[in-house]
Amino acid sequence: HEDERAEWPSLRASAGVAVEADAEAEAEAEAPGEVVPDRRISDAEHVETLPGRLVRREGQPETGDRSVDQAYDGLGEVFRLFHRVYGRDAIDGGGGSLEATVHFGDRYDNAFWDGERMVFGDGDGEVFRGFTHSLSVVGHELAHGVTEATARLRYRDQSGALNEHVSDVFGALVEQYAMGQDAAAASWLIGEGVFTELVQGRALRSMIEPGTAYDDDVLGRDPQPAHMRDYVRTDDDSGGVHLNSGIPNRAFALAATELGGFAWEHLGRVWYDTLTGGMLKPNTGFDAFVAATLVATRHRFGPTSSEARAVAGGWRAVGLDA
Ligand code: ASN
Ligand code: ZN
Repeated sequence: HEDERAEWPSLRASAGVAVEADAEAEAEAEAPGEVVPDRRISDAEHVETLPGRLVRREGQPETGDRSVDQAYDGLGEVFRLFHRVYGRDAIDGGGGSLEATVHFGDRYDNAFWDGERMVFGDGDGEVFRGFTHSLSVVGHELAHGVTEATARLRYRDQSGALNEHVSDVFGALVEQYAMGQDAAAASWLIGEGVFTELVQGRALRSMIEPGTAYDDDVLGRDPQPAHMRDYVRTDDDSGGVHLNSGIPNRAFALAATELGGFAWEHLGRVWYDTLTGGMLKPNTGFDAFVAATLVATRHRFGPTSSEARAVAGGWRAVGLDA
């Protein structure tokens, strides 16, 4: 898995691996016959107008603008996960373009999928750094596009929390894939690297221990529940989509760490099958999603497989029947 790792130098460096210029130059060269993405990165130049000015297209060299180049590299890594591991060619499955806009707005403190493109703010510099710093955030936003192109989970209440969950799953998996990291060794953090050093926090969310990602004077405490007994009923946040996603997130991370090995190969495959297998509807809630994952796991790995046991165990641990 050396090539993929070399292509994400910031992560490789943060994992304590020396970054060698030679290895990187080598990794830039594509294998013959390799399907390449069609990335288009635009610059909103600090206003909230989309798409902004196109600044880097597929195959063009680094621009020297860190956000542009991080978005380009990050999209490449997410593309490779979906293509090499799950056989999906881009967001639409038909080799369509991967479009992103960086430098959106003035010190804008978020990243989002707008239905057509991924959009990244620079952060205010006090709480947030730029959102392209985190490969899990880039993966999260691209996965919103995949969900929209496949299961179309409606972005509110339980189906919305599942939409968020699916994005966190592929956000975490693309980091593990890029680093060649075993599930048991993974951080399961989403948005590591987006906070400045002023913030008392590790990341935006923790999949394995929801509710523990940060505890800060300004931001407050990470509000995510980790179990159905703490399910949040609210009209805010589209019905708590970024809150209640903690519950399925924990189920997934528990099942994956229980299994060990490369999570993108086993449970990632099952979740991809679930997302694309026609079992989900736009208004699917937690119970139906649990059932769909169990069907997908049994179908892929067999009814008595360790995978089937781990997935059922993960759901039960968060208070869902499996
Ligand atoms: N970062 C958030 C997300 O992608 C933005 C939002 O609330 N739509 O889920
Ligand atoms: Zn999201």
